[in-house]
Amino acid sequence: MGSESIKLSEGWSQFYGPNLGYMLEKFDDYQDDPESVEEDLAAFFQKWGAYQETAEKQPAAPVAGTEENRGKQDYYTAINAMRLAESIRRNGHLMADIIPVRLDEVKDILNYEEFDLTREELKLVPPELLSPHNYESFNNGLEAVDHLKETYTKRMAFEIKQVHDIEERRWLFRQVESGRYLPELTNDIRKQFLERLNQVEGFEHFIHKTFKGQKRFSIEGLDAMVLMLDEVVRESVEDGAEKMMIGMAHRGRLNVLAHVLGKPYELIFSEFHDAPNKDLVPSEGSVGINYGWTGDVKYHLGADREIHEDQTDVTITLANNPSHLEFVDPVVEGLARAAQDDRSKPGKPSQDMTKALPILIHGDAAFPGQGVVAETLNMSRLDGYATGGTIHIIANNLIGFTTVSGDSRSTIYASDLAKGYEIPVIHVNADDVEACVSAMHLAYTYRQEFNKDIVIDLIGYRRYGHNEMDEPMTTQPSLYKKVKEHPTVFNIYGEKLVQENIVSEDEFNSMRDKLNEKLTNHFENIKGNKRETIDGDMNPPEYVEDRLEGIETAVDRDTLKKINEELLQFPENFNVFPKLGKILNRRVEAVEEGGKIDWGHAETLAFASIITEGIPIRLTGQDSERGTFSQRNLVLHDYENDSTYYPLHGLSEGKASFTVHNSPLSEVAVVGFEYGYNVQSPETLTIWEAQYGDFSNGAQVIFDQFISSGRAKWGQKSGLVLLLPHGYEGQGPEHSSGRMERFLTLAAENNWHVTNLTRANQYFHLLRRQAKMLKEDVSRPLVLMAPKSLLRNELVACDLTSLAEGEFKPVLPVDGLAETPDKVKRVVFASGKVAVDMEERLASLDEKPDWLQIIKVEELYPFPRTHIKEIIDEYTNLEEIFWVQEEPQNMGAWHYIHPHLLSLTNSEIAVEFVGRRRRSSTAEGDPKVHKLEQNRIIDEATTRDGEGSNE
Ligand SMILES: Cc1ncc(C[n+]2csc(CCOP(=O)(O)OP(=O)(O)O)c2C)c(N)n1
Repeated sequence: MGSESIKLSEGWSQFYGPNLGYMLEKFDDYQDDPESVEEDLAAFFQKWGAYQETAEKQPAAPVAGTEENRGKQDYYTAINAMRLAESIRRNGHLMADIIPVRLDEVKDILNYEEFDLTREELKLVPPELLSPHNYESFNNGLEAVDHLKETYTKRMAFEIKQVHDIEERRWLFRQVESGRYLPELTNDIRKQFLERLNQVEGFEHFIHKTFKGQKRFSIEGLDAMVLMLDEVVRESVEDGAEKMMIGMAHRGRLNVLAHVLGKPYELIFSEFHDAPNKDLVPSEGSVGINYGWTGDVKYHLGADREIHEDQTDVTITLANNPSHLEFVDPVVEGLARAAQDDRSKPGKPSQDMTKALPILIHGDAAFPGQGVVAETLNMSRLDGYATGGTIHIIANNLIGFTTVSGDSRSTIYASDLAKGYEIPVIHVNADDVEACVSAMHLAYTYRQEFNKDIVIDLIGYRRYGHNEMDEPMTTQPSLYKKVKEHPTVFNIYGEKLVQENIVSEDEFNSMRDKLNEKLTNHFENIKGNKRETIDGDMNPPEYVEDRLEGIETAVDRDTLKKINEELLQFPENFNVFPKLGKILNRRVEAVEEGGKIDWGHAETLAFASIITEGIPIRLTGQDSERGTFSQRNLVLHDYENDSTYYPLHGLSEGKASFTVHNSPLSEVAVVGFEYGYNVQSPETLTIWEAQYGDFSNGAQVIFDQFISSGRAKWGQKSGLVLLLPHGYEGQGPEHSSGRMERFLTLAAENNWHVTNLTRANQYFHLLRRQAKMLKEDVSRPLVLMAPKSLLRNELVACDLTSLAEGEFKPVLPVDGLAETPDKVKRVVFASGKVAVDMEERLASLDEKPDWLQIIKVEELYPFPRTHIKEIIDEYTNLEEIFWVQEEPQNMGAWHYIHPHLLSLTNSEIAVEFVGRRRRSSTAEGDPKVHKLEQNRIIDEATTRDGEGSNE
C-alpha cells in the first residue's frame, strides 16, 4: 500500500484487512519517532490519532457471508503472517544452521502451518507488512517470509530483541534484513581467504608433526577466527584507529600470534624447539615480544605489532595473559581506556573512543562460567570505564576441556549472559568463512555507530582433545566420531572455490605443499640453535633491585598555601552543602594558622601538588568520590541543583588531568581495569581503593597473576597504588583486615611496596614518592593499608612544616621515649593502628617508662633492614624485642617479620609475639570482646613485671 492512496479526510475507516495491519504498524513507528514515517502518513496520524474500534471509524458493516467474512479472513491472515515474521526475527536462531557438528536434529518451528497459513494465503499479504526494511524487493508476502527465513535461520543467526534502544534495534534489523552489512567479496578477496585458511591450518599441522607431543591448543575448527581478526584489523586501520587491544586465552593463541600479531614463525618454532630466540629479529613490521626474567609459557605471552600504512600508525597489542581464564578481560579494557584518554590537560581526561578498539576472545565454557566476564560487561557503559564498545568473540568449540555445555551452563547459548546487558549477539557457523567475516563486519560497524559492545558467538568444534595430547573419544565418543569425519574449513572453502572456478584444482592442491616448504625453511633457520646451557638464575635487572632513595617529595610552604587556598575557592553561585562547607573551611586554619592537617587533607594536598607537577591522577573505588568514611570529598555536589565541582580542577597551576570515579560494586574487574590502565599509561598515578581492605580478596587473581608477578613473567611494569582500609576497630571479621599477610607473602624481587602508616605527612610523602618514580624503571606498585578511625585521630594529623620538609620514612620511633638509650630493655616493633593505640596509651601517662622504645614500621616490604639495625644497635642493654600486632598470629606481618628481626639480632635476643592467638577468623564479632583483646595486647606490650603503663 502506498501512502499516496491514503485519504486524509476519511480517517481510519478507509482501512481494513492487511492495510489496517500495515497502518497500525506504521502508527507504532510514528509513535516511536514521528520522522520515521512518510509525511502523508505523519499528517494522517497527527489528524486522526490512534486507531479505535468505534462504530464511525470502522468500515461500513458489510453483508454477512460476503465482504465481512473476507475482510475478517484477510485480517487474520495478515496478523498471522506478521506473527510469523516476528517469530522468525525472534526465534530464527533456534533453528539456524549455526553448528557445524551437531548431534541433535533441528526442528522447523517456523513453518507456515504452525501459524495457520498457506503459501497461497501468504502471497496475498503485502510484503511491507512483513519486511518494512526492504519490502520493495518482494512481490508478495511469501517472498518476504522466505527472505526472512533465509536471513535468520541460515549460517548466521541474530539475537537483537534485548537491545532496548529503539533506534539501535531498528538499525540492526535494517542491516540484517537488507543485507547491507554483507561486505563485497571479490574473487581476489576470496582467494586471499583461502590462502589464509591454508596458513592457519597448515601452521597447526606443521607444529603437530614437527614438535610431537607438545601442547599448542590448536585453533582447528575455529580457523575462521583469524580471518575475522584480519577483517577488523583492516577496517580499523582504514578508519585510523591508533590501537587495537586483544585479550584471549590459550585456544588458537599461537595462530593469532603468528598471523595477526605477525610473530615470526622462527620465533614460535624456536620456543617449541628450545632454541635461544630472544635475539631473533622480526622479518617485517616491528614486533615486540614480552619477556620478564622468570618468563612464561609460550601460549600466555603477549606481543605488539606496529602497522605503518599511508599516514596511519596502528599498534596491535595482544595482552599478556595468565592461565586464569577471562581475568585478562578487564585488563584489556583498562589498556584500551588509557589509550583513549588524553590526560595532558587539567580537568577530567578527555576521551576519544575512536583511538583504541578492544577485542576480547572468550571460551564457550569460560564466558558463562567466570564471574569476571559479567563484571567486565557491566563496566562497558559506565562513564569511568567505557571504551566505546568491545567486540567479543566467543571461540565456541562446544566443549570446555572434557565438559559439555549441558554441564557448564544453564542457558542455551554460551553468549546468553551478554543479553542481560542489552548486547546484540550474532551466532555464526565457523564452517562458513564468508559468513564469519560478514559477522565481524557487522559487529565492527555497530561498534563504530553506537560505541557499544557486541558479541559474536563463533560456533565451530575442537579438532583434537583439549591440548592435542588428550583423547576426546574417551569422554565424547559420538561427537568425536562426527568431528573426525568432518572436513576441515580449508577443504570446505577450497572445494567451494574450485566449484565456482575461482581457483583451479591444481592451484588448490599445491597450496599446502608450497606452505610446508616455507614453514620448513623457517624451521631450518633455527633448527641448529638448540640451547646447550640453561641459565637458572633468572635475576631481575638492577633497576628492579634498586631501593627507592633520593626522591624528593617536600613541597614548599608557599606553594602549599596557594594550593590550599585555591582548593577552597568554589565557582560563583556554587552551593556547597553547609555542613561540608564548614568542615572544609577548617582547612584554612590548618594551613594558615599552624593547625592540624588530617589524612584526607594531606591526601588532597598531595594530589594537588602532583597534578601541578604535570603527573595525571586517576582514583577509583567504591564511593571513592566522597570517601567511604566521608574523608575525601573530591567531588562537591551543589545542594540546590546537584551540579558537581572538582576542586582539583580549579588549580591555576594544574598541568595534568585528575579524575575520581565511584566504581561499580566489583573488586576483580575494577582492579584488573586499573592495572591495565596503569600499564598502558605508566605516567599516571593510578589508584584503586577498596571500600574495606577485606573486600580486596575478591580481586586476588589480579594481585597474584598480574600485579605481583607481571613484571617477572612478562616484563610488564606497573606503578598501581592499592589503598586497603585496615585496622581492628571492633567492626567484626569483615571490616578489620586488608589481609596484609597475603601481600607480604607475595612480596619478593621488589615487586611492590607494602606499607602501613601512622602519620598523615607520611602518606603525603609516600604518594608523592610514588608519583615521582612512575616514569622511571624503578617504578613498582604500592600497597597501602589505609586508615579508618585514624583518619580523624589527632595523633595522626600533621602540620604544614612536615609537608614542606622531609620525606617518607620507612620507620618512625614514638616521640618522647628512650631518652636514655642505656635504659632501654625492650624495643617494641609494630605497624599501623595498633602502634597508634600504644602511642595513645603512653600519651596518657604522666611518666613514660624509660625501659621501653616503640618503633613503628611504616614500610614493611622491602624490609627496612638498615634503619632497624641502627635502632637495635643503639640500645646496648636491650633484653627483649616484641613484635606487636592486632591480627591473629597466623595473619598480619608476624610470619614475614619474625625471621627478619631474628636475623638482625643474630638470634641472640628472642623476638616475642604479642597479638591475637592463631585464629581461623580475622577478628571478633563482638565489639566488647574486641576491646578486651585490644587492651590486653596494649597492656602486654607496654608493661613489664609490674612496671609500666597499665591504667
Ligand atoms: C579460572 C580458570 N579455571 C580453570 C581453568 C582450567 N581450564 C583450562 S582450559 C579449561 C576449559 C576451557 O574451556 P573453554 O572456555 O570452552 O575454552 P576451550 O579450551 O574449549 O577453548 C579449563 C577448565 C583455567 N585455566 N582458568
